Amino acid sequence: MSDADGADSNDDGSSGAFGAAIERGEDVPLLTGDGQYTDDISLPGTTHLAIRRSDHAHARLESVDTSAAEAMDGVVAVFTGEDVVESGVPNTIPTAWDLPGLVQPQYRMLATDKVRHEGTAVAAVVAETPHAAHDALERISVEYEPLEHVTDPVEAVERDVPPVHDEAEDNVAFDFELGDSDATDEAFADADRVTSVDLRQPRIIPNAMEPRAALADWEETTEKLRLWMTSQNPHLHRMLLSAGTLGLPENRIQVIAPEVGGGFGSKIYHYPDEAVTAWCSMQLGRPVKWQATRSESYLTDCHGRDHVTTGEIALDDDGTIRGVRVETHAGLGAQLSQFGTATPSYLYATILSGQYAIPAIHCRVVGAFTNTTPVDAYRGAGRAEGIYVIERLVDVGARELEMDPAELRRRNLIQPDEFPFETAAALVYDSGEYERAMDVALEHVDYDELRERQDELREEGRYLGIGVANFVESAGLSPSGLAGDLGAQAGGWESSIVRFDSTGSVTILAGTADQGQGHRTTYAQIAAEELGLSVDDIDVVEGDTDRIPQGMGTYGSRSASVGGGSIARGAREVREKARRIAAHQLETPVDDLEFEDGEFHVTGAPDRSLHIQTIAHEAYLGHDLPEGMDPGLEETNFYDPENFTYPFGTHVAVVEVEPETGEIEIERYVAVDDCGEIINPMIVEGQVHGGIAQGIGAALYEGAAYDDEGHLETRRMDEYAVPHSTQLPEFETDSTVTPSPHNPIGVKGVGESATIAATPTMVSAVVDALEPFDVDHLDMPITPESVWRATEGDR
Ligand code: PCD
Repeated sequence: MSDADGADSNDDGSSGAFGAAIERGEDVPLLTGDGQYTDDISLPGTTHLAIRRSDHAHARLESVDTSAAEAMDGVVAVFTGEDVVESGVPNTIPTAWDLPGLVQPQYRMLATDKVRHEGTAVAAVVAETPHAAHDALERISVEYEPLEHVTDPVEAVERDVPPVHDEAEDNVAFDFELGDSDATDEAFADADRVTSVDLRQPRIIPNAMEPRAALADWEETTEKLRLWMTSQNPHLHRMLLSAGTLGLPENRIQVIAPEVGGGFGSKIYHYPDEAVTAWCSMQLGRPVKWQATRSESYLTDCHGRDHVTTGEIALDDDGTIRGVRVETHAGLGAQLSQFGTATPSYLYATILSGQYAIPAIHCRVVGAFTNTTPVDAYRGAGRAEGIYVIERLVDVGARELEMDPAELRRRNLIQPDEFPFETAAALVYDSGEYERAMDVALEHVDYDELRERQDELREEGRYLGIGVANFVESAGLSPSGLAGDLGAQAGGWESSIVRFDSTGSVTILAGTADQGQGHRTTYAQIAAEELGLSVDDIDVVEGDTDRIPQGMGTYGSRSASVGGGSIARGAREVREKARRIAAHQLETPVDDLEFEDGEFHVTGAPDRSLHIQTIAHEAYLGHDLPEGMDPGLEETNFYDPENFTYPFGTHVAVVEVEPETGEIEIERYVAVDDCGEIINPMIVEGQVHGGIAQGIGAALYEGAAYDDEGHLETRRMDEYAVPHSTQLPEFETDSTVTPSPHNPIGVKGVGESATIAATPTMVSAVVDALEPFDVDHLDMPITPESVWRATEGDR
């Protein structure tokens, strides 16, 4: 990727901002301790909330006795689920995505009838100090009548167990289908060969650096709630909290997401805990703060994935893919989270065509309630699971045909002149040059030579594995109308304000909400480019619903394309207003003005010019504006894209596997990503690095485990294996650029790409290494033990 040497490419810093590897302006305050996270904020008289959670996976709640806890020193109040019910608030945690036939059971802030997973919130203690609150938790006595539990999505549906919710007797929340099943059956009947793979994608736990937190301040006199929280989408949280949970109009709620230390999908969800924090403050008229402990995060942050799948692929002998059929049981956990319904359905089934022209696809997904932590988005959400299935299928297909897996991929790629390409899984891909990215990746590793080396090493009893995966991703869900047709309870647009002030500096108010991605830098780059300014002239504000009127937030790799698209459109409108003012004051027709480096000048007369910052001053003076023009220089923009953007790429991993010990050594990791026009190559490279680490984590190390009692076994950092930097190789990254034709700045998302790609790449590499042992597939995480077991008979 281009060198990350810091500064603007132009001396005056006035243009060329878009595309430059500018250092992240936000890093200095963040790294020197000036960043303000939710827990850093304190208000006079703040009380502290701790939440009593069930240690049963599934049990009837018999009684909750809070009297001993209430009597403790420093305890202000103890609340149960009944108290919340009695307060008369709507008390529901709504899902943001409806599906046909969806069972939507009651979901309350604090449990009243049953606990449905370990960690269910049962009671809330508010005390003068965090310690007093946590101490008091133990003095609450809760009586349970334990029920049989189920943690596996297939068992939940097929075994005779007491249902998680009475409303869904068979634990089926939805039974979703996509694609043409008749056409797919025909393709399978006609094809030369059919092969299949059974696979599991285990639950993974997000592990954001900052555990969730909230600080609520209910002001009785104004009846206004201020809520600071670790949110990826403050406006969405405001919306979901208002009517469904607390019964307040939106204008009585201010949600502020200050610095947020990582989200990875886990801070989209409108959890009960933050809502309880707000409700407690409303009861007490005092500020209430809740800060999750790390173990609480493992137990209650939404988990990701949890799929049990059978995939089938129909192929002709020449390698043509004729059809794909997939059946998945998706574990939803004990409750419907925000996007827990959309993720395994629309975000998953629609991407099963991958980069390939597959004429027939059919997918069925059974969404199952289980006695586990609710599942929601985790980096790559839905698309990661889908690409994993198609890439594993292509690999097993290649084995079946005895064809090189890269070759089989190449033969089925959608060609550049076929875009926009409508897949058999209902998406219209915007643009792509798949073969180009694939070539770049294969050249990096010298693929043919590598295959020869693999053969030679095998003779010596050494097992080199080469994994190749292609991915495409639907990023930035839109347009809103389509999202609505599919069941979304929110739009796919984004909104921003581009505002000059009278001194010529610019503030961008954006409806997205950064958790580390670097929006303050990249958004400034977009506006600087459009307005001919330096990034230093531009401030970016996110994460406060009172300062930024509307927004949808940051998830689904949407901020650069949808948020950035909105900023570019707003900046262009501002520029055009400035142009009209310039034309008026320079007494020249608008069309005679050229715009360069922030300056409007009359064509052929460069000395007759006005700088946009001077015009800003004029716009606020209002003394000399064109007839009928309102003063001021700012625009509010709503941008509702006509389609998703479709980033893509090819990743290659080279591993050596030692069957005797099961050890997997990653020799090389090459990532070629295409995210359209690149705003900041250094930030994009960082996104790719982080994404690869998480993808490799899922492939080799991570996985939530429940014991026989339905207790989470992986509930601490030393029990849940995220990869350490020493376990990862130096990543080699490169990019191709295929602009999105419909995005105002040609960009596509990148935040989730590498996670989507890295998981199938790694699994492919390890399985490839074990080809001599006839291993066609291994489930994640591929641990030394699983390698050792898979090769046992043949060693
Ligand atoms: N970019 C550029 N260029 C391009 C694209 C992009 O430059 N072409 C850049 C931007 O601007 C930013 C970044 O890069 O800064 C990213 O982007 P995007 O793709 O648009 O995305 P966003 O929206 O911003 O974000 C989101 C993502 C997600 S989704 C996730 S998971 C993850 C990622 O992001 N998370 C995170 N990454 C990250 N990082 C960090 N640091 N942290 C975090 O947390 Mo989900 O749905 O939620 O599951």
